[in-house]
Order: sequence, then structure tokens, then C-alpha cells
Amino acid sequence: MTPPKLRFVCLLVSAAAFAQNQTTPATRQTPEVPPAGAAALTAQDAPRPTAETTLLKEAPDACAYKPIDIDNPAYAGQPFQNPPMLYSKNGVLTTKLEVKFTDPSKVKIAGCGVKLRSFNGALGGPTLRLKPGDTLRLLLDNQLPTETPQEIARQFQDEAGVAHIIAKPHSFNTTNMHYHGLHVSPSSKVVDGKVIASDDVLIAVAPGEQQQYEVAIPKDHPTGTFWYHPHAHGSTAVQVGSGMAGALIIDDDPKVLPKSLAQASSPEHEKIMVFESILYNTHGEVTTIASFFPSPNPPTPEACAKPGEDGTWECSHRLTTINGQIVPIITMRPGEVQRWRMVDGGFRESIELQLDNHPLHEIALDGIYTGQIDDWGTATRALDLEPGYRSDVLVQAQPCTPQNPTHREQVAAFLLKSSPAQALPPIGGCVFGLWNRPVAGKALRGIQQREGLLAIVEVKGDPVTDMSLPTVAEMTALRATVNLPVGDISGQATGVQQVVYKLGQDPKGAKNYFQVNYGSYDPDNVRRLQLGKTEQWNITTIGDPANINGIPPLPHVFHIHVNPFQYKRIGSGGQPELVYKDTLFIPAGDGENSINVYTTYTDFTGQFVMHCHILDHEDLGMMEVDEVVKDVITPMKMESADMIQHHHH
Ligand SMILES: [Cu+2]
Repeated sequence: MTPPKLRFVCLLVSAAAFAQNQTTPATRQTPEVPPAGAAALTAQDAPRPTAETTLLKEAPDACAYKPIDIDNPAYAGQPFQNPPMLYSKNGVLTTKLEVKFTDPSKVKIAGCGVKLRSFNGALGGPTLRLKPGDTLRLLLDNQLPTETPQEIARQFQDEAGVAHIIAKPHSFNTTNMHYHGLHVSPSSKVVDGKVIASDDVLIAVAPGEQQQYEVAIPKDHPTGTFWYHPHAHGSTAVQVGSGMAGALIIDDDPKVLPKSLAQASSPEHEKIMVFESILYNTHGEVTTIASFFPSPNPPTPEACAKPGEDGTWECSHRLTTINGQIVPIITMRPGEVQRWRMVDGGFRESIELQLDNHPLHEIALDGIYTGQIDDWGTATRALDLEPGYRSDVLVQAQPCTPQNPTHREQVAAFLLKSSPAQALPPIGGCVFGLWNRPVAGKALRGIQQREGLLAIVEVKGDPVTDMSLPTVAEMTALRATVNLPVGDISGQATGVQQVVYKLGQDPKGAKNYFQVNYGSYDPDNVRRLQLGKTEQWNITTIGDPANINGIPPLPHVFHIHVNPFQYKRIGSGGQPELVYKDTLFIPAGDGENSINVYTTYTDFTGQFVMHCHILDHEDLGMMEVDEVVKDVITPMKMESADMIQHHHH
């Protein structure tokens, strides 16, 4: 069904077009009101002139499932670029996001012209920046084409053929918007006969439709790193797995920040990193949800050669991108401190981050300051990013001296299996790799993942002498300004909500069950929660009973909208820490190995969802509707008429 001209386009477009368009197509919007210093950012992040890249010929099979030559400067190794930034003005950020296919003659990943569902025709959306009390007025303009009934039937069969689902057929070109992690109203309202939506993922924006969003950010909203992405049930994995995601930042008042943190967070030193796993096929497209299913474990060449396996993430050889770039080069001066705002926007990828020779000083999780500084690195553990997670870290560049070990050889070996590698900066600076690499050799998921080079940090230039890390005391004081209890709230819990994520299969082994509490997603099955109440959520995962030899328990990723939850994690020093999150990895359980978190339903009534953030699991049924109401009235569960008759005879 893909016109052959797509492949033809792959052959013809020059690398220069790639360099120009990969992350900044002309359709992207420019900042409306950049703050002081933002202009410098734009200039600093402009693409490095790449005379040599125009001479490089693209491989004729650039879209094939084969290793990407990340030593090719046309594919990787370009200067890191922040996404375009859009700022609120006078309390409002007004913008339009066009949902449309990328133009394969302009947008390329490693030389492959891609035709992917996107925001504004780019690999990743602009960064939206607001302040507490602001309103986001976003027009979502779905310009994707209407599918034929046959196409919708095929897409539905794609999902219904592998999973027991209740949901009705639903096109991959239908979309909507979720503001992940924001504490805002989940309810839409009708104004003058028009629906004005807030963080409402229960509405659908069909091809050709526009939807106006007005998201009111409370005055006391935590400042931090959030993100936005589509959340239309049945097409979330396909759309997010195509790169439809962007950062949403609730900006700090710089006067409230410790001076060192304000400096590291300034436009000159701040980096926004939206990690994406874009799983395009050999035509540069995403046409089926099946490609998002797990790769064979381990993904050996033999296992990947089996029918249907070559297009899975680990077998496909596709690479994790940062803001649409493959292995960008981040330049730092010795002693400089940068704030990295990181978002795992992948559909199912666990990222275990390590930066050679540099600890990652983590100060915020899922958009909320921890009040602590956790140092993740080879001496402790990799920093864990799971799908939907955010982590804000500070990185201070080591001095670049002949004595300081640089990782040039290691990075070069990874790039080319030889040295020197073309993609590396010229010799003279210090080179460090940012890796996706579990410290223990095995990812949290318990599955084998590729070791990946995500970015290169090049340290060069004159030392910076006036930058430093904040102290723990300063971060504790900053945390005290956040409107969420610092102390343990578990003692205030007056109820328990249970969550069992089940991935099982029917006895024939033909289809899987993706369930919450033994039911697949059903919009009419609503869990009611009482406004103002604090409760424990007890979360576990199960598979099939061992005696039917089905699917063993697997990990899942818990995510709930609107209210964050308090969780006791183990910090980098091995100590327990109370943190707030909205997304949490739940290890494989057996119904006993459960995780407890605590939350208070504050400020907002209305319906929203709770689901697994492995997005194909969500689309295939591992989601439920929750509703916060002023008064919970629990209906008595009645036996059915059939049951009563049975009892009486
Ligand atoms: Cu899951």
C-alpha cells in the first residue's frame, strides 16, 4: 500500500536537506516572546555548517532494518539543538499544533525519508513554557487524512487480532492531547455551543477536525518538567511511537531558585531532552501496532530473522533520538553547570543513563523537586528513565586536562569500531559518552537491551569559574516552597485502591488479555474517588497461573493523571527517600510483590484515566477510567436475574 515513490525519494534528497530540516522545518513556529537571553540560545544552537556532509551520498537502502552508520555526520554527531520554544505572554500561551504527516523529502532519520504522524511536520513538538497561573490556549488542528472504512477495519483487526479488547474500531489518524503530569482539570466544558477541552483524554479529534484546548495552570502549581502527547485510545502507541511528543515546562521564578540553579537553568545552560524511540518501517512509515510489541529476548540475529520480528524495536536497529537527533554533540566548558530536563517519550523503552566520568546530579522527578540531590553514575546505579518519566539533572563538566581521562577511544570504538571516528569532534577537547547502559549489565525490565550511545559531551574552551552546584540545604529549602506535603502522608490514608495489571493469554494462546483488575478498558467501567481524600494505591502485576504454562508476570509502568502520588524510593546513596511521581515502574509481581503509593485527590473533580505507560499495553486494554467526585455513593453489587433463579431452583 506504500507508493514506491517513497523509497525513490530516499535516494534523491541530499544530506544538506537533512541537515537543514531534520529538527527545524520551516513549518515550526518561532518563539512568541523569548525571555532575555533566548536569542543567544537560538544562535548558539544553529546547525554547524557541514560542508563535508553535502558530499556524502545516502545509502540506497537507508530505510532498511540494518545498523545505522552513526559515524556518518549526515546521520549523527551534529550539535545538540533544543526544540523550538514557545513562551506565554501576559499569562497566556496561544498556539496551534498541526497534526500531519512529515514530508519524507525533507524530514529524515539517518537518511531515511520518513512519512510519520507529527506535530507541525517535525520529529517532536515545540517546548511549551508557561508560569503558574497561566493558561495554555492550544488549538489542535488534525490535518491527517480521513481513512477509508477498509483502512480502519484493517487497523482495528491489527489490534483485535492479538488482544481481547472491548473498545470499538478507532482510526490511527484520530488524536487528542494529554498534558502529562499537570495538576489541572480533566474536564471539558461547553462555551457558546463549542467544546473547550482541558486535560481531557476521553475526547477524540477525528481527521479534519480542530479542537480548542484551554488548560488553566493553578497559581500554586509545581514548577518543573512536564510533557504533552496524544492519548487517543487505540492510536496512542502509533502516534507517540512516531515522535508526537513535546516538553511542557512550568517555569520557575528565578528569584526563588538558589543562585547556582538559576544560572544552570538559564537559556545559555539549559538543555531540553525529549528522548524518543521512533519505529519507522522500511518505507519510513508506521502502519501497524504490532511493530511496537516486544522484541525477542534476547534479540539475536536468529530470533530477529523469524517472521514479523525484524521490525520490532531491538531487531529494527532504529536508534533512540533526542529532539529528533541521533547522537547529538553537547558542548560544555570546563566547570560549566548545565540543567538537563529529560523526558522519556518512548513508547516502551527503558533508558538507563550514564555519563562517562560525570555523575548526574538529579534534583527533580516527574516535574517536582525532590529537595535532595541524588548522584547517579557508575559508582551507584544508572539513572532510570522509564516511559513517561522525567528527570531533571545538573551536570558539571570536568576540567579538560591531559591528566583527566577522556573517553574518546571508547566512544570512537562504539561509533566505528575503529578510531578516529568522523562524527567525533576534532582532537583537542575532551569527549565523554552519554550511554543507555545498565550498570549491573541487565536492565530493570530483566530483558536484554542494546547498549546505546545517546549523545556525546565535548568539553572544551576556557574554564568557567563562577558556576557551582546548589547545596542540599538550598534544594531542601526550594522543596519547601512546593505545594505538596514534605512529610510522609501514608498515615493519613483512609482507603485503599487496588490495581492489578494483568497480561495473560487465552487457553488457545491465540490472543492476549491486557487488563486492569481483570477487565479490559471499558469507558463505562468507572472507579470513583472522593475529592479531598488521601488513599493508598496498591499496585501489582500478574501473568497467567503457572499450571497453564501461559505468560509469566511481567513489569508494567503505572501512570495516573491529574494528581501525583508520594512514593518511597531508594536514593542513589541507598537511603529511602519520599518523592512525588506520576509514573512508576512496577516490577514483575506474582500478586504479592506489590508497590504502595499514596495520593490525595485535590482541587479537581471529573473523569480521567489510569493506565500502563507501555503504550501498546494501554492501547490494547490496560487502562481504566477514574472519576473524582464530591461524594462517593457505592452501588450495591446485585446478583443477576439468572443467578437468582439458579439459587432458587
Ligand atoms: Cu504494561
